[in-house]
Amino acid sequence: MTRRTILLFAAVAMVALGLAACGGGASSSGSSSAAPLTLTVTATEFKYDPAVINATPGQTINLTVKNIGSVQHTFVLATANVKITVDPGKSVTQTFTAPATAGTYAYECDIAGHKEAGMVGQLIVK
Ligand SMILES: [Cu+2]
Repeated sequence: MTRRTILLFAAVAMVALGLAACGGGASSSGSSSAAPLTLTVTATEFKYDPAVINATPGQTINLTVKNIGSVQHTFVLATANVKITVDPGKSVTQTFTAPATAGTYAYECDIAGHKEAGMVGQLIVK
């Protein structure tokens, strides 16, 4: 009797674990549609490559800015409170969250004259 009860509990526990595993799998696959975006933007005089970044609303973005130019550059995305300053020959990585609202958000280099020289880009959230 006791042994049978233990077996019953074991069976119930295994079913419960199986359900928990299924539930976890379902939720993680659900969030994988908004998996973090990892990308590198190179900065030179006076442009970004790529000049357009696509993301989904609220997506986590792991951005590396690589400065392959000969002067300091920045990557400023005001809407997400991002300002990355990169010395020539260096890379800087920052993680931030894309805006929750779909739209087109400009990023730019805020060093005097660079934006005017064409150092701008767009984060497109949709
Ligand atoms: Cu610049």
